[in-house]
Amino acid sequence: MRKPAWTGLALALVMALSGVATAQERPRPNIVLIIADDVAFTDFGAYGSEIRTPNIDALARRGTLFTNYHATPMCAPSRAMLMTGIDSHRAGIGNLPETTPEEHRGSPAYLGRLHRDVPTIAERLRVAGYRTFMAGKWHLGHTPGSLPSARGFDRTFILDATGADNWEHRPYLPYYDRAEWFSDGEAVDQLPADFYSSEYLVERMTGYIDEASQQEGTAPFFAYLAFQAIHIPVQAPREYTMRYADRYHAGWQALREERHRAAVQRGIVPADARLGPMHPEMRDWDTLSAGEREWYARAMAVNAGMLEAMDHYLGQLIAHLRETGEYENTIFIVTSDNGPEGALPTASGAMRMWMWLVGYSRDIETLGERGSFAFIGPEWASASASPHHLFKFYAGEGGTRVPLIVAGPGVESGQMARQLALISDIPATIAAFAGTDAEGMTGRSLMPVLEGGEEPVYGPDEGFGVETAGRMAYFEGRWKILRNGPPLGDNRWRLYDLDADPGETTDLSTSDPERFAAMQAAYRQWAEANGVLDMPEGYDPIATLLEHSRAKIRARYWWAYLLAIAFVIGIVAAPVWFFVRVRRRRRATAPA
Ligand SMILES: [Ca+2]
Repeated sequence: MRKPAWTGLALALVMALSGVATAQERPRPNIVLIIADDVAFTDFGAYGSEIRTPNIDALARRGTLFTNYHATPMCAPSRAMLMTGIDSHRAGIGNLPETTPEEHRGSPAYLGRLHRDVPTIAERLRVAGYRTFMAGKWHLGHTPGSLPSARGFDRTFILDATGADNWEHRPYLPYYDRAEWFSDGEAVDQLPADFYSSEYLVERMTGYIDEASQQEGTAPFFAYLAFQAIHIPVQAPREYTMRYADRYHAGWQALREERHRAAVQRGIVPADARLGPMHPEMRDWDTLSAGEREWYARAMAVNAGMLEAMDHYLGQLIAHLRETGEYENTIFIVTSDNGPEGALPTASGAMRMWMWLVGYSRDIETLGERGSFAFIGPEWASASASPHHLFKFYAGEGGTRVPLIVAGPGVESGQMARQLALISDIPATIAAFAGTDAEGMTGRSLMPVLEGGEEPVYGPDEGFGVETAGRMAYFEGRWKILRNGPPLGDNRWRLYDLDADPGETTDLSTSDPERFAAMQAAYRQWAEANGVLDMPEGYDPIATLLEHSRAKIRARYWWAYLLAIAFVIGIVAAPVWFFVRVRRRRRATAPA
């Protein structure tokens, strides 16, 4: 039977009125998405760190802190998922462009830029009427069509590289000819003389927000703030570094244990979970010379200072939003793209030579200041990732389990969420806050969790994979299989129970062979569906990056190589020439 027309009309009227009522109750929120670079699981105070991050900790108290949230172990793939809500390979960023082997270049999963037909969260929000801004590291393509200015952001000041110097307009690796900064899609000639990355990025973002609110009135904004902190080169204003100058002399093993205790005390990790040992190749603090211990303690102080400075400048943005009345209606999302950086740049002779040629200092007195290049190395990275195994570039929990804090209107206060979650869930969550569509995303909205729900985001049988540069993992409920490549991995799959053993100390692959086999099969299926390619034999991403870098150094500093060769020839030739001359003179003066 056909319903009378007025029923439909009345229904539409009721729906429209209720829509108005909801909108009046809660206007669409602003969204500030903050990503810190290479920040480890226990690096923020709220997760048990000794590093002071009062502004981030305040967001954690006001909102929800996740204890079982994962990214990929590498920057660009994680950021691709964060921008699109789908797997990194399907977005076109299966690996870093810098570490992609020749064999993979040009294949759809390894474009090195986001696929044009995959919408970014900024594009979706812009369609929904949001004003969209970005300041910081993009790393998802730098052709004109793949910069954020062409991918949904109204205003942008961005870096398209793995990183750059924090004090000056210069690259931090010989891989790059220059630091690729862009302002609204145009290459930046020179950064301001008083540039410091965290301070400047917040300043730009504040400017965008203010400018738009003056011009356009009431539309909400989406602000993507992607700090360089605490990626290498680790650099911080001296006053921040010196606050930690005496903090790290007990060494990395002590810090790893201290962070574990603090995380247990806060209820972030289960009290009965075992703290695993560091990788056997990690150096023992006590075997370092006194000078080396001083240097590493200071490097870690710079790292801490860099993070505290980032939190300080973020605090300025938050204070500004309070002053302008935006704070109460703003959702803050704070996260990291992967675990802590364990690279030792000075292990490579070519890197040491390049640092010397471009004048990067590693003097302890000025470490982390302008013109200085610091890094924490694999052992401090292991301590920062406590209580987890390994760090950035590895599929262990140390490389993939990172902090996530969400706060703002509608989010449960002071809550700890233990549900398994993935970085591609963030765009789906943002879409839910904004009331816009998440069609095509594989990530799931975390909204039910943020509202205090106890249901899992992914059911016990709803597994998902993570892969980048041949480091792979598959998660299914409480179970995880993983496989790591060289130099610290052996390309063997292992199985862990993350609920009982988040530190991945006990491999269950032989005691639970059926699950082990089923999860490997599930991984293969996932990998095939997402266009994941096998890595070439013997592939090592860091070695690949260094090889690409060495080629650039040879091309740019060929004269240095010539000088070095000439020098060596000189050392060998001079004594020979001298010897020959002396002999000739003796013969000439010898009596006939
Ligand atoms: Ca990173």
